[in-house]
Amino acid sequence: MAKLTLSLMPDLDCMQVMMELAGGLVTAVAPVVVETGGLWVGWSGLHLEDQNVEIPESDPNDKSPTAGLKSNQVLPVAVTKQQFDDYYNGCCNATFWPLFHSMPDRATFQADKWEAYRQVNAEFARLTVEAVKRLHESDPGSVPLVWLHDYHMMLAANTIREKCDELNLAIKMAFFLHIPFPSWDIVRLFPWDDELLQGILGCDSIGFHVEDYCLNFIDCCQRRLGCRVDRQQMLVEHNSRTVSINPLPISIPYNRFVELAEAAEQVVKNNPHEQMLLGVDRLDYTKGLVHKIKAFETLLKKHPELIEHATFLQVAVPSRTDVKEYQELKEELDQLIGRINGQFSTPNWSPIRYIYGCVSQDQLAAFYRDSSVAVVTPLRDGMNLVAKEFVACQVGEPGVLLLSPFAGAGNSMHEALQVNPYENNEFADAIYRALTMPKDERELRMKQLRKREREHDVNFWLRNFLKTVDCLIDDERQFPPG
Ligand code: GDG
Repeated sequence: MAKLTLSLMPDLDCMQVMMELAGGLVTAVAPVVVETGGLWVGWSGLHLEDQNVEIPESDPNDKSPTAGLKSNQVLPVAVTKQQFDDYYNGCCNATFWPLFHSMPDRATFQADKWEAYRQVNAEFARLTVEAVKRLHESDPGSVPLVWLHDYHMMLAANTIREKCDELNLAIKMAFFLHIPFPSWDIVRLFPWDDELLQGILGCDSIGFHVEDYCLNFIDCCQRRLGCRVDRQQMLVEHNSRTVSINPLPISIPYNRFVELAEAAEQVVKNNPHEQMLLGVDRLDYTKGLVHKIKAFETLLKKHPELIEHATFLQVAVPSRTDVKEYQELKEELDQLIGRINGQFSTPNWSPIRYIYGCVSQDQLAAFYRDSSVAVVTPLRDGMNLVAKEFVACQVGEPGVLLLSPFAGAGNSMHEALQVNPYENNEFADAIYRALTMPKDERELRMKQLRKREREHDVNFWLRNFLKTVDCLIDDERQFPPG
């Protein structure tokens, strides 16, 4: 197997959560990096100004994304604080995050932030080439695989390719996007869309969660760059190279969640008949938190018999807390929840239990297991792992997954109850239907959901990804001649 060089830029919002999210990924990917003697290029958390601070040696109990890797297998990237802010807050989170979630009104387009994005990607590329050099020195015949992750790293590929060509170092390159890839109508709003598309096309194999995102990307390449494309085989020709586009729905370490759910303590309820509705989201405008809490309010108005019997437990993980938009969202949610609790609470019960923070993964597994309904209703979401984790943790009485069709997960989790989060009344009715669903129907739906997620776990995702890279060598997928 090819030595793996992984370029990863973990989201910095809530390190604990991102480590676990990366944790799922890392459980699958890190052993490959370790076994193949690969290298990991990642953000160190330090700025250039802090370079005299020593990077700690890896600790055996460390749960970080790079756990299991020896310190000489990790190449930390460091840039100046200003450069980093412009790149991370100014471009990644203020431009690509809203734009790729098809919310262009929230996106800002600034040339200096885009320039910072170019520079930081160039620095990642420089270090990745260093990593490739080292891998070639240790094993001259090998063809290392460089795997770039997410919207933080869309411009690194061509720089890496050019430099490696100059140095005569053979490599393969792949990219995986964790968020949606939007339609051409949205992408064309970005003033440097051609550079962006060419940046991604620098890789040999490109993965998105679902087929729709792949087709959007192919469409953009054809319309903006005039590339020759094959939608059937999902191929794009660029600079005389054939690039393969692959739907690769990410998943979770399923068995780990089953084990956690089987071992977790019981969640304390107000009374034995209380039904718990659960939401677990980063506090982000794409996750539709306000919509779901308003739908619960409508439910309580329509069905007052649920008072003291149905409680909404919402875990909202702090995210991008230094950004005004996120602060305003928190404010809005605080007020909304306060108002609903004020209106419907009784001496012994409040309709909404609200945790603003991170809970432990054991605690999360208990919440998943003991909830009657998981309300996973983003306005837009690349995949959504919470839907999958909930299903994995259903080891007792089966609950119901209420899922938005605007999450990538909605493409495959057919047995979930689907609801459009934008329509308040319909949303409230769907929650009611979930709370009152007969046991045999719940069992049937959950059995199918669990079977699919068990078979298609994060290791399955990784194997499929590695297959797409092997296909590059086998040349199975080709444009027809002419
Ligand atoms: C991006 C894409 C795509 C949440 N609260 C707590 C906690 N979590 C963990 C969950 C889950 C993860 O965070 C959240 O993952 P999601 O997939 O729901 O969402 P994003 O953070 O937006 O992730 C998304 C994903 O990348 C993977 O490609 O699915 O579409 O946006 O694992 O369990 N973990 C703990 N305490 C919490 O309070 N311990």
